[in-house]
Amino acid sequence: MSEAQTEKRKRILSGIQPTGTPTLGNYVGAVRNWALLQKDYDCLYMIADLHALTVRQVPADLRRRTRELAALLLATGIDPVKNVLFVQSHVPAHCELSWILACNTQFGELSRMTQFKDKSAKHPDNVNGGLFTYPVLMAADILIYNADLVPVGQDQTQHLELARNIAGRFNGVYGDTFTLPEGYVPAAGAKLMSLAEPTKKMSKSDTNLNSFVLMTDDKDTIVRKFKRAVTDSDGQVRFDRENKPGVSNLMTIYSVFTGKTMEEIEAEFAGRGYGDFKLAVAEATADALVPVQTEYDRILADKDYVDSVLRDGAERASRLANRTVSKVYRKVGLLQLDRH
Ligand code: AQP
Repeated sequence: MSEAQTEKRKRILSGIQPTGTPTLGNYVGAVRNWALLQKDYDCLYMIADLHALTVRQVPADLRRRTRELAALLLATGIDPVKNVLFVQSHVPAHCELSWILACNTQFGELSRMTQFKDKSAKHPDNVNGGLFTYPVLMAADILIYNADLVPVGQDQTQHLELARNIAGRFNGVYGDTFTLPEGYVPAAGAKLMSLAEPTKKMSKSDTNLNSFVLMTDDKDTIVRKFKRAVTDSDGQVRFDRENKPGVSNLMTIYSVFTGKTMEEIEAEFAGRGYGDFKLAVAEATADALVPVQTEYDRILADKDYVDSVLRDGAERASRLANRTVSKVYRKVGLLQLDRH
C-alpha cells in the first residue's frame, strides 16, 4: 500500500482552461500526471471555462473546445468514475463562494498579483475586472472542495498563497471552515518552453503557431514544428538552460518521452547535427501522443458519452460545493429559509 493510502486519501483539485487545444507543455506539465494521481488521491478535474473568459473568446470556439478538452482528458486515462471531471460553469456555487471571498480579500492583495500585471500588459485593450479578481475565483475553486493539494506551476504559487491567506483569514473571523491547501509538485513534471522563443513558456494561446506542438498534431506536423524549432549556432546537443535554451528545451522533451538522462542524450547525439536530434525528438513525441490521439478521436465521436460524463461530474461536484457554500452563507449571516 502506498504512503498516501495508509491515511485518509487526500483531495486534489486541478484545472485547465479551454483557451485552445492543449499543448505538449500542458500535457507534460500537467495533464499527463493527472491520470497517475487517481491511484493515490481523490481527484477533481475542472475545465476552467469561467477563467477563460478573462481573455476575449469566440463563443462558438469556447463551447466546442470545452467538449473537446473533456474528451482529451478522458483519452489520457482519467477515469470519470474514480475522479470527478466537470466544467466550472456547470457548478454555479464557485461564483457564489467567489463573491463571499471577494468581500474578504483586500484590494492591495489583488494589486500585488504579478500575473495580473503580466496579463494586463499582454492584453492592454482588455484589462477587465475579471482579470483582476481571477485569483479570488481560483481561491473559491480550491476552497469550495476543501482541497488538500493543488498542483501548481511556478506562475501560480502566488495565487495559491493568496487562497491560503483568504482561507486563514475567514477561518479566523468565522471559525474553522476551510482546509488550507498546499501546493503539489508532481514527481514527473517539467516546464516546456516555446519552440519559437525558448525563453518564454509554451502556451496554447500563443499567436505564433510554430511556438507549440498541440496534443492533437499529427506526426508530419510535429516533425515540421520541431525542424523549425529555434536552437543556436554551436551545433552541440548539450544541456545548458541559460546559454542554450532551445536545445535544452528539446532535450527536456526527449528526456520526458524516452526516460533518458541529459548525459545519455548528450552521448547519444555527440558529433551529430541538430537535424538528427530534432527528428528523434519529433518521433519520440509523436509515438507518445498517437495512442492518446486515437483514443481522443474515438471518445469525441460519442458526444452523448462526453456530455453524460460532464453531467455526472457537475452533479457530484455540485453536491460537495453546495455543502460548503451553505455552510459559508450560514457563517457570514445570510438568511437561509430552509434552516432554523
Ligand atoms: N509550457 C508549459 N509547461 C508545463 N506546464 C504547463 N502548463 C501550461 N503551460 C505549460 C500547465 O498546464 C496546466 C493547465 O494550464 P491552463 O490552461 O490552466 O493555463 P496556463 O498555465 O495559462 O496554460 P497556457 O497553455 O499558457 O494557456 P493560455 O495560453 O491560455 O494562458 C497548468 O497546470 C499549467 O501549469
